[in-house]
Amino acid sequence: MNFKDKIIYEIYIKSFKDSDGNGVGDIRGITSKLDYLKDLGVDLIWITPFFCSPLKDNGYDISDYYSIDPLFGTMADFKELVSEAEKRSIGIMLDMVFNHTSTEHEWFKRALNKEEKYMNYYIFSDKPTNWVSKFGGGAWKYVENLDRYYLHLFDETQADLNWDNPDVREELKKIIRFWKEIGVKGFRFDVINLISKPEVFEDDLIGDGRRFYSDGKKVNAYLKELIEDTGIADYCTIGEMSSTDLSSCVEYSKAENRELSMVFNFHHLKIDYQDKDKWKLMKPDVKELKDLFSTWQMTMQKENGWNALFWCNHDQPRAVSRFGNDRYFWKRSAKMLAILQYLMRGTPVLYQGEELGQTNAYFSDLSQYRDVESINYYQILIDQGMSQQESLHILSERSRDNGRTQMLWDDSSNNGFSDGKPWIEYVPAIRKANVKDEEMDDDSILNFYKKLIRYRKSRNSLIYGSIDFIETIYDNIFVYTRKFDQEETLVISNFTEKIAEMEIDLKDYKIVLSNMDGMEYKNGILTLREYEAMVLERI
Ligand code: TEU
Repeated sequence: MNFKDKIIYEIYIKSFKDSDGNGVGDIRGITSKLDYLKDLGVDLIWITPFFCSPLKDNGYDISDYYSIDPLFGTMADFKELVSEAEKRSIGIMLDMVFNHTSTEHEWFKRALNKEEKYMNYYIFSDKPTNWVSKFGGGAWKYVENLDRYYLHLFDETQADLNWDNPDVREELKKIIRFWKEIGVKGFRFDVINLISKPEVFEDDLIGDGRRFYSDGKKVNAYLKELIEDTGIADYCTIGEMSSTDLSSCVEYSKAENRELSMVFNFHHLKIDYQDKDKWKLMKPDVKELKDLFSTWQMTMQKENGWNALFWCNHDQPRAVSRFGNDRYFWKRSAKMLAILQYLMRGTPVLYQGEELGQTNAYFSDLSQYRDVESINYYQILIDQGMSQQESLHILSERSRDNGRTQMLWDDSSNNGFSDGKPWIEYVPAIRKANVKDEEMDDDSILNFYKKLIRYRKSRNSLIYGSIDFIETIYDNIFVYTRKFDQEETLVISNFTEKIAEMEIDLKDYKIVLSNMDGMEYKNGILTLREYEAMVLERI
C-alpha cells in the first residue's frame, strides 16, 4: 500500500461515539460516523484496543486477542465496520499490544499455575532489578506461590512477554493472521521497541532502566520475522517507539528493511518537560523543537526512513492547550499547529477532536481522573512532598485524560457523544468547539483541516517531495520548502505570540493557504503576527 499519500485518524474508542447509551464509545458508534471521517479526508482509521480486557489501562491490557470486549460490541459489529469502511475506501488499522498482556490473560494464569510452558511466555526472575515502571513504582512484582518476580514495564497488571521464546512469537503471528483475514488493512504496534530485553538483568545505577530495554538488540530481527511470516510488508504499519533514538527509527522504517511503514517518536512532545521529567512543568523550548524537527526530518529523508507526523494522541495533553493559546488565539494557533506539522515529510496521524481544536480537560479534582498513570502519579507527587494543589495543577497539564475526554459532536447534553452518563466527564472549554457548529462556520478549525488535507493530497511536493529547512534568526519562526520535480511549496509558521519581521524574497510565490486574512509583506519584509502560518506556491 502506498502510505505516503494517506491521512490516518486515531480513534480512542471509549470516547468517540456511544451507540447504545452505556456511556462508553463502541464499534457501532464508529460505523455511524464514517461519513464524517470520509468528508474530513481520512483514508485509514487506527482504533485503540477493543479486545477483551479488564480495562485497567483502558484496553492496553489484553486478556484475549481474538475476541471483542462486549462493552465495545461484537464480531458482527466489527465486520460491519470493516465492510462499511471499505465502501468508503477507508481502511481499518488495529492496535496490537504485543509487549505485554493483561495478567488476566489465560497464558499468565497458567504461568501462575506453574505450567512451565507458560512461565516461559513471560519474564520471571528470582532477583528483581531497580527498574522503574512507566506508571510509577518498581517494575517487578513478587508472586508468592512461585517465589519469583515478573517484569511489568507498565502497570503491574500488564506482564511483559518473553519475545526470546519462539512460541510467543508464533502466538503473536497467529493473532495478526486472524485479524488480517477479517479484512484489517494495517496495524499500530504498541511500544514495539521494548520487546527485546537484555540477556542479563542488572540494576540501572544511573537511570530508571530504560536504557537496558529500549531499542534492544533483537527488535529488528523480531519485527522482520513478524512482518514477513504474516505477509503484512505491504500493509500500513506504525510502530510506537518509546524513548527511542533517530538511528533506530531509521532502521525500523526504511523501505528496504521491510520492517514498518513508519514510526512514532515522542522527542518533540518532551520539549516542555523539565530535565526530561514529564511531571516537572516547563514552558516549551521552541528552539529545541526547531532543532528536533530539522534533525529528524533531514536524517529520515537522507536515510530513506519515514515519520508518522502527529501532535496529539490518547497519551498526550491537547496540543492547542499545550503549545498554542486556547483562550486568546484558539483558532489561529490550532491552525498554525496543523500547517507546521502536517505539511512536513511523513504521514499525518490526526487524533479525534484535534480537527475541532479540542482543548485540555481542565479537571480540578482528583475524582474526575480515570487514568491509572494519573492516579498513581498524583500519589507519587504527594509522597514527594508536593501540596495537593500543586499536584492537581501538574495533573491538569500532564494527565493523559486531557486527551481522553469525549469527542464533541454537538452542543446537546454529553456533547452528542452518548445518551447515558459518559465514563469520563467533560465540559468543553470552548462553546463552539463541536462538529455541528464548526461545520457551519467557514472559518472553523474543522473546515480548515478539511482544506489543508485536500490541499496536501493535491500536491506531489507535499506527499513525495524533498524537505529543506531555511535558517531564520528567530527561534519561533519555522520555514521549510517541499520540492518535487518543478513543483515547490513553501511553509512559514510563527510558533509563538512573538511578532517577527523577516527578510524574504517572495516575489515568485503566491499565498494559497493561511490562518489569517492576507499577509503583511512590504519591501521584502514579511511581518509574522502571533501564531501566523501560511503556505505559498512557487509560481
Ligand atoms: O504508550 C506507551 C508509552 O510510552 C506511554 O504510555 C508513556 O509511557 C506514558 O504516557 C508515560 O508518560 C502505549 C499506549 O499508547 C498507552 O496508552 C499504554 O498505556 C501503554 O503503551 C502501555 O500499553
